[in-house]
Amino acid sequence: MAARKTRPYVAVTRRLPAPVEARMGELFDVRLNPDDHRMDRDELIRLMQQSDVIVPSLSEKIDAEMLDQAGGRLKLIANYGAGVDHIAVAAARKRGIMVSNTPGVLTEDTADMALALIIAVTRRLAEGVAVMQAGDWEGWSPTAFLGGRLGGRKLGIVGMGRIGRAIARRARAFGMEVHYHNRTRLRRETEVELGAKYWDSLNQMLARMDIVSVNVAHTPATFHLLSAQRLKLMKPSAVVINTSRGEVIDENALTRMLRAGEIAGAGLDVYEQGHEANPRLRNLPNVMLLPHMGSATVEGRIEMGEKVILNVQTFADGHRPPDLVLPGMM
Ligand code: 8YV
Repeated sequence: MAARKTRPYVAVTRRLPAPVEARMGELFDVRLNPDDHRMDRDELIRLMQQSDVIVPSLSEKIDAEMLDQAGGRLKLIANYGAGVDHIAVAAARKRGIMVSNTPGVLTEDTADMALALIIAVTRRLAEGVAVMQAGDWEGWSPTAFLGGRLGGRKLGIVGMGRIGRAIARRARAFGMEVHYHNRTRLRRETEVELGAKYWDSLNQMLARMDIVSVNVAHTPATFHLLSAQRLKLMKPSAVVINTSRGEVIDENALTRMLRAGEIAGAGLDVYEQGHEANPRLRNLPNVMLLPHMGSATVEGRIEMGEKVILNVQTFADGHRPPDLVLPGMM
């Protein structure tokens, strides 16, 4: 690709941290969204028609039909985030539009949040907080709020990518037994370093775990990977943690089982319907729900912005963006 002389026209769909927006303004002709409104399809299509680069977040679905109407100007979708399941990557590629993401910079923060949920659910933090906030605490009792000990518990990590491995390292420090299932087995040295036992069979692993953490990307192959049938394999004392994507778990089945006491608890940061959790999950004492805040740190959000800028700048300089996503890669 020949080097471009003009600055690319870059449209950003959501408000980003101020230093990121400022730097973008220095480097590119940038169109921001200062009131952070959620754009509908038509507004997104218009933006794509007018821009060389669009910087969406997971709140903007970009499907093949929209790309059909995007016109010929758009050359790069530089996603602000690691997951790209909201973007029709293969359709974009067919139309000569590149897609990039921001891997790596949200690994540690998301792993921290997974551990926070593991601890919160296992040690019943939500119930303790609720009692204190209501002013209902009747004083210490030897048998009140008894949770489980983390040390010795079996943690099964479904998806041992960057985030799965970062969770394994933390879990080990808490004395947990780490198990994992993954498309491909890790190298022996990595397994030894993480103290992680590989399960070729997801079903067999699920049946034996005390805590299951979901850390696979959402793809057609992982949709409802934790199906009703698979959830039924789990011990009734087990806990499910999801900081990945809601679609990987059959949320209705999980809800039914939590309510019936067939699964002991859940810590969820993500939901099948995006920003709507199944209402029947609310107010369950054994369930902690968070509003998709796994990677929500000031540092992480700035580093995500820096990654986007690097991808856009590299593209503008006529090279392949370093975090190019190819169809079927996730
Ligand atoms: C981010 C995420 O908040 O990067 C991802 O895939 O799920 C998140 O943690 C999100 O991407 C921001 O767009």
